[in-house]
Amino acid sequence: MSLEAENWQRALVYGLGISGKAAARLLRSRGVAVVGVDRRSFQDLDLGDLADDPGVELHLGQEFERLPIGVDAVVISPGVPPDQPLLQAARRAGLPVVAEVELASWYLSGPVVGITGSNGKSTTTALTGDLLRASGFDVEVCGNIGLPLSACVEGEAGRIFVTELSSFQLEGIDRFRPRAAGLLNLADDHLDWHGNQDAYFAAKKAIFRNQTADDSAVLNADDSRVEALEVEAHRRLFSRTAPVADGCYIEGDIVVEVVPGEAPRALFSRDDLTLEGEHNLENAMAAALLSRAMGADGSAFPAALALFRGLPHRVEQVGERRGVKWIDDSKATNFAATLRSLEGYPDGSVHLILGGRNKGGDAAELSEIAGRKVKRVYLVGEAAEDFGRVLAGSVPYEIAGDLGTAVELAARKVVEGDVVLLSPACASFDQYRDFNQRGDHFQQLVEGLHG
Ligand code: UMA
Ligand code: ADP
Repeated sequence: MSLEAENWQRALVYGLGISGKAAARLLRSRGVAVVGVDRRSFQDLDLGDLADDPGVELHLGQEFERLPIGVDAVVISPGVPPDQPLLQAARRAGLPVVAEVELASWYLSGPVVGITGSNGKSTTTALTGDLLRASGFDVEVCGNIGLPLSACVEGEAGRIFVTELSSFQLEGIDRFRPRAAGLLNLADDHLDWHGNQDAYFAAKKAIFRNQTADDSAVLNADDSRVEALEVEAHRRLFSRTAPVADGCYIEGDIVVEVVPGEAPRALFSRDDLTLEGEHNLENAMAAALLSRAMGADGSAFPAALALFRGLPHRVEQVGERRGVKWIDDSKATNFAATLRSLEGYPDGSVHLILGGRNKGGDAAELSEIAGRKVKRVYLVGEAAEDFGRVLAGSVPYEIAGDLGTAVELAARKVVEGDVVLLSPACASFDQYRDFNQRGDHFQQLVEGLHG
């Protein structure tokens, strides 16, 4: 069976969230009939035009194990586990099973910049979009950040598709080939999904798999597992800690770019960045190298970085009262991200709201830094009891159960100079639709306190 969707008569789209719906619409626009499958009911899915399309057959309300007859291929949404029986049946039948981003990539009229890593993807994706736009390019910022690549296919030719890629998406690629690809870092995440660290890292590295020497690979030289990667593409490194031979690094406060055989040149200054934290300097360096790889000359970078205010729910200050800061870092969904956030605060100042659905991380990773930075932990969600057992002895904690109670408890304990930080190191799906809803709820609770 060919992987060209042009040869498909009928494709099954598994999962009708935003990616599945966008993929279904793309297939329909190319004349392919769609079989849409989702465990959610019709009432729970907002299918819009797809609901009335005679070319769309729906199988909803349960997890289907049998492959419908007459299907040529399967397109999977990122949130559908690859071992679902239906997908196994499709592979056994020899059908192509591809990610939504793979399908979309076959129809794009411009190059892709792909960005992955355990943390910093969305920030770097948004920054890259801004740097390229400020440099005069027409840009679409898409992918895991919230706009499916399939939804961007229609439109003007000549756009650059700056695409955030999760490990879930990269697991299902085949020929997907970014012109420039960045891997920011590797830390334990999604172990509940991938089973082990090797499988998770392998999915991340797939971003470079189809690149050739004409493409660019941007790698974090300060992350030994990333730096050790061998790639076919032109390898460009960024480092906060030491000079690199090809890429960028810091000299004093200046981010300097080096190209072998050329004189070093200043790209931007640390002071141009309004975002705090060393991790954001890494994100900015990665964004700069990716933009340079696409032809930006760099002259617009300082002004564009100075305008970037950061994305919501990433170390976002959402209240300050009586000398106490309230910070929403709902997007910190693994321990590496929470560690980075804690580093930014004075010792002994943080009231940390932690917990949710653990993705296989080990709370012991927090013991040392929490012992230094944290006054008290308020545990919420499914992981609360487990985390309590691990943190016992290193930091005072209480089981709050939910965010409302955690905010109430913290509000009673804080004194001037303290910080209340929601940085849960967990997914939100046990109590919320997603990290956005969790962060919004936190913001409402904080407003309620201060109202
Ligand atoms: N479904 C099934 N069976 C399953 C699993 C899911 O039928 O076994 C159905 C669900 O009922 C639902 C649909 O599949 O209707 C959900 O699809 P999805 O989870 O792929 O969600 P989308 O709405 O398509 O959103 C996805 C990404 N979601 C996930 O990867 C879980 C979004 O990233 C992304 O923004 C969007 O595509 C656009 O590309 C979210 C995310 O949490 C923010 N990503 C993870 C992360 O950042 O850590 C990877
Ligand atoms: P992602 O899309 O990979 O989840 P985000 O840009 O949304 O990353 O940032 C999520 C959280 O991860 C931030 O609030 C911050 O705590 C942490 N973070 C951001 N960038 C980095 C980085 N380069 N290294 C480590 N942690 C980071």
